[in-house]
Amino acid sequence: MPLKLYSHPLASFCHKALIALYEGGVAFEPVLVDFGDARSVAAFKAVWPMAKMPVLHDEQRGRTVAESTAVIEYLDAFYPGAHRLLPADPDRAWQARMWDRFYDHYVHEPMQKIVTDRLRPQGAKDGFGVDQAHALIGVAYAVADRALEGKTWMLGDDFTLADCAAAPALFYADLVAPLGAHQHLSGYLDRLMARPSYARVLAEAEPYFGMFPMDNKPKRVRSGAAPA
Ligand SMILES: N[C@@H](CCC(=O)N[C@@H](CS)C(=O)NCC(=O)O)C(=O)O
Repeated sequence: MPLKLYSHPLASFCHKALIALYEGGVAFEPVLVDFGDARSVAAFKAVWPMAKMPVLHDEQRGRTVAESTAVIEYLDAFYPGAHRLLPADPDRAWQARMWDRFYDHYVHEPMQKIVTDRLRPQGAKDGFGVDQAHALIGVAYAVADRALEGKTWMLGDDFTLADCAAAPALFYADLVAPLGAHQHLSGYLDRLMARPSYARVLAEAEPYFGMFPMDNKPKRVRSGAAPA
């Protein structure tokens, strides 16, 4: 199999790449990266010294692609599915990229900040940084909620890169910073979780959900694909 994805089923940024692979029906070999295992980490660092997943390795083309957005752009260019995740129309392509960046920077990364702070030992916590992360997520929820009014997906009818980014960002953020009264965003998360590509990713992540330090049980349980 030419494609390998260095990843972990629970890892939120890996979900972005997995959604794209499943959307396109692209065959690949998952290589499990276990950050609790020094040998696994060393092997991963040999592939990508930054040691951030996902990383895609394409044996056939001799390419190693890091960063979830670049992985999706690469798959879309060289292993496209029936419909493109990057719209051909440049005026829609920049919008897909803009919302991808939006979800990564203003929902996904602050969510990671909140989660990783919970895993820090007492005395090493960063309450100020966590408060900033909550504030940023709050503004992002309001912006996305407005943008989604009357839409199925971020750009309208077509599922794109933007939705690959939004799905794990919103799924995990909702567990530590509930979506609350943002009805358009809440309905959007329901649709993302019901989408077969993401439902499959969540089902594969489910055995690991106990490792995630969440406040709340997920409200949006779909066909058992959420933490108990
Ligand atoms: N900007 C990167 C972020 C990747 C990232 O943060 N991955 C996490 C897993 S969700 C990771 O590898 N964390 C390991 C670590 O920080 O040690 C991307 O889009 O791929």
